[in-house]
Amino acid sequence: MGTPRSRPAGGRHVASARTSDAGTASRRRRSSEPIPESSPLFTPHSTIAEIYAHPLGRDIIDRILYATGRSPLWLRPLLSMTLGTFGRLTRRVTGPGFVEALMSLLDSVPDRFPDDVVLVGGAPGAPEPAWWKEAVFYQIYPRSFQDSDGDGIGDLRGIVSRLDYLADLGVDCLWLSPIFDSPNEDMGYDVRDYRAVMPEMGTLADLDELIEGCHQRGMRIILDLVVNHTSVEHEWFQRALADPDGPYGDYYIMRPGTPDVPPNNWTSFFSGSAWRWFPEAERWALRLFAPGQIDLNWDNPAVRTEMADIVRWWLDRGIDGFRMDVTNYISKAEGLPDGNEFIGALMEFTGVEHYFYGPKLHPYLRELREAGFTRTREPRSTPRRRHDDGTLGDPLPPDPVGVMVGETPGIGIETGRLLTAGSRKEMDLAFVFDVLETPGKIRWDRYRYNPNYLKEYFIEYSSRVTSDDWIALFFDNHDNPRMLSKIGNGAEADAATRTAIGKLLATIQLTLRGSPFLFQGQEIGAANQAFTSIDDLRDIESLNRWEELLAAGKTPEKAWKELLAGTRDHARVPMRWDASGGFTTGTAWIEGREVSGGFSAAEQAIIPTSIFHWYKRLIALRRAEPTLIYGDVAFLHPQANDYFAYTRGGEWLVEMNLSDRSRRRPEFAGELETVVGTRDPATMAPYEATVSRIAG
Ligand code: TEU
Repeated sequence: MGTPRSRPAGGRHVASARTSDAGTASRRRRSSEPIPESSPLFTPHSTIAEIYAHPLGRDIIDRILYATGRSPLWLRPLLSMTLGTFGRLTRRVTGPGFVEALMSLLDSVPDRFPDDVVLVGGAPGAPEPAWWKEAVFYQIYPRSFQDSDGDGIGDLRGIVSRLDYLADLGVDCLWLSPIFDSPNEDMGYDVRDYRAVMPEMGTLADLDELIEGCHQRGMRIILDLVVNHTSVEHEWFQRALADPDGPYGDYYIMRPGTPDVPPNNWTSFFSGSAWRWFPEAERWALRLFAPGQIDLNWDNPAVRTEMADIVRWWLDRGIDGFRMDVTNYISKAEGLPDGNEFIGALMEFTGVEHYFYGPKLHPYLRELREAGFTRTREPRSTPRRRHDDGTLGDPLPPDPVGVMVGETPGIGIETGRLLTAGSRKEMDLAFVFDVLETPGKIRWDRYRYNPNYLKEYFIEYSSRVTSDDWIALFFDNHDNPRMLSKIGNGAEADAATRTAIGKLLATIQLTLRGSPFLFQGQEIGAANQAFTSIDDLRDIESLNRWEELLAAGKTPEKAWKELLAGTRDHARVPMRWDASGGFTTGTAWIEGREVSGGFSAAEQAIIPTSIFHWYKRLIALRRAEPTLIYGDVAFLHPQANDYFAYTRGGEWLVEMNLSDRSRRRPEFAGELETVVGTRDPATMAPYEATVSRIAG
């Protein structure tokens, strides 16, 4: 993957984008005089339709519909209702303060698209080319990828030893989950030193070798930057504890008080209160995650400067950008008000409305892009140019800006666009997580994921973006069970079914318009693990949830069923390099519970019809055919159940059967040359996928 290609032909965008300008909503208010600074954007007289025209308003309402498993059609009769009426009618359910919470949240972020970004009727022209739009990203969970020294923990030298495997697969950019020095309460997401490598994973010299090894193979490499919090053992926090009224005390969100009354009712993602009491400082400290993960105070310019300096230090060392952890949580609401109980129950975490899309998120991200990600010095190395046929050329000139990938839990399509639209100069990509479960479900629910939701989701998403936007396409990561198993729901125990679902997911991810993010093991059909007890698990989130469920009176059987459905450890078991494992010569820090043969890298490599070769072929095809990257998407038979099909730039036809049964294939008027898969003109096999060139 080299510098972005010249603007490809075509690229007419099919977006039927809508206006989403908060200004429009405010102009709909009862008066036409200019909006005084203090006056709210919305009042109880505002209608639901006006809220829905606001980017954040739309995402909040869509999220509520998604969380409650309701279709957007449910909204139609409510659109002309005023907020005041809605509040009165729903008060018994939402309780006091819901409408007020909604209005103040919308008011805190009256952000909108700048006038020069065309939103209505699709944007003219093709998307701006960029290497990260063309790249296939590959997320490595280093702890479980390859161990090189037999201590049972994956490490950097292990990754170096697998670079040829990754280059052969054809991926363009590696993303490493955290490797910085950490006590590992949350597997590296609790950073103790942002400029040191955790000893169990190696040294800075090993990392330099890995960066060089990537660049020599024409690949880029990004790291995982935990921007929202540090470890309690970080030097900054230790100084804050020693002198809470000193400069470092303001690096964190600390409040005086008494040990029995936390500053507000926010709850942690890892069970319990979001506050931790430090008697030695007589202070509460906010910790949205583990007790050892202390939230940074991004309202402090010194913290923002520290983070920008860390980014710059790594870019100079040759890193090509960062995936930033819970990026959207960095700006908290003024005064840290209590969370609304109804919203907290709906979103599973009390207080989330006060930080998931905070009042200064946009300016902080723009500042970080400018002060950190925009290069001012030559990096130690750059990736070699990768030609469309996969051969390598000379080193590329440095990318002017390191890629900014935001992990943004709770962000929807509209707020995601506000965070990543090219003209806004904030982030480049953001993960919108509403694809990971079907509406009304959460990660801990045991259910079969109906892949028709994938069709619905991507048709909706594609209809909402313009050529100024770009979608991050992902199904798996280190925080979620495997999508293959969610769809298989046990049927993946059959190797043919597992292979078909694996190929189906690969086809969607590698032929829709957006940047594919593969998670280690997807390319070999990795599935959920047959864990048998809590002793098999290692993740703090699961261990805390186990205790919380038992304390709440759930039987061990019921609690275990919930954990087995949602534990992040399904994705964190060691990569399977061969039939006997091949991850370590020692005892792995966590044991996989693979139950079927044929799905290790070595076994997949020698099966021509394997998932691995399917990924490899699609990745190569995507690189060789710019239309599969930038071409517009036109969906066929959007209403047909189980049949998911679209063309790309009018030149390619992608067809999939989303069901576990054979089905009739709809007619396609045109000559086809099937390039990936086998296409019977009349019938589609269960979970079948094909990619065909439209010959005429
Ligand atoms: O995860 C943040 C996030 O998305 C959480 O919702 C996460 O999914 C968790 O399961 C709570 O539900 C990021 C990292 O990806 C995750 O591994 C870390 O544990 C977390 O932040 C804290 O750093």
